[in-house]
Amino acid sequence: MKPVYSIFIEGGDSFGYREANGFPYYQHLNLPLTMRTFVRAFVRTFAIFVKKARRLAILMPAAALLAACDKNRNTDADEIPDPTEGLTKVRDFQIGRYTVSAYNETGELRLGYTKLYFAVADASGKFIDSAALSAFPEMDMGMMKHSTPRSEITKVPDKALYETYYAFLMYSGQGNGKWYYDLKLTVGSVTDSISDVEIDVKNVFRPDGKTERRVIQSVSADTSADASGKRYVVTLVEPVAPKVGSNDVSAYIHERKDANTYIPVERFALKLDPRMPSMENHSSPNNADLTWSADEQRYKGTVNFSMTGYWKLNLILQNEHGATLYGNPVSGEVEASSLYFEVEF
Ligand SMILES: [Cu+2]
Repeated sequence: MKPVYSIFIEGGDSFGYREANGFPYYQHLNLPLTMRTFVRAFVRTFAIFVKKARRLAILMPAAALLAACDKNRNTDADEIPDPTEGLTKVRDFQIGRYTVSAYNETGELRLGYTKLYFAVADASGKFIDSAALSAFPEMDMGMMKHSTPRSEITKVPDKALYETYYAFLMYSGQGNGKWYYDLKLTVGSVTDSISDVEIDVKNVFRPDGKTERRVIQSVSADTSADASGKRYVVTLVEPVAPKVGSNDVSAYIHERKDANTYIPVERFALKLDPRMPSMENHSSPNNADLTWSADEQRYKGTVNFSMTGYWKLNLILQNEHGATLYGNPVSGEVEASSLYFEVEF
């Protein structure tokens, strides 16, 4: 209804206005107007108009402000950009009204080192950047259960993204085992969780797609004085995309405390001797042993691949005093260390 500011005349002498839908409207003129009546009515109507206009003047900036706030809120939501750009989805987990999506570079969980990112979104698809996540992977092998070396799930700075890594000791189906996952999500003061969700950990192969590639090794320290009986897991991280020439090579070392507890070990070392078994087991120049990098919280070195093909990265695990815990030098009849990883490209 169109607002009409006009005069309602009643009984010839009295006048006023009525409101319909909050606005005054003209009803009827049932008496002839005297000049005096007309002037009074005009003045009163003008006063009402001014009052209305004032209220509108106050309301309009308020409405504009509200609209601006609303806009800001939308902008804030837009300002949390999709944190998963460039990553491939592994799978979703539904926890309460939130969807926790796992991502990484390959879209797969794999034997050995597997990096994993999580994005948390509410039912409207808005990313949550203030969540807390914790997880527990467990392999059920019938006769026994075990977890695997892993990190806490931590926030990626400046992104609505959370990260962790796993060093999967076995793949799904190995030893008839299956991997299960517990995941706990806290948003604000509310914590919810899921448990025993089966996850698929894939085996890792050489380029023929059939021959397994060694990327993780569980070892018991040789019966040397201080480490006898201790068990370690050594996990290859890099090179991810090996090339001819100098490559970063990196690895994790965890000490196995029990089937579920693996503690990262610092200050150890991995002596490196890369070899090409198919070519008289030749090595290459300019390699560097893997030593502890506090910056990257893992062991870093350099491997020089002088040509493409199948390489064995022979390693010797040494403690902080340089004592050998596992592995042996390559020489003469001894073509490999008992600790090695495989790279082929
Ligand atoms: Cu297992």
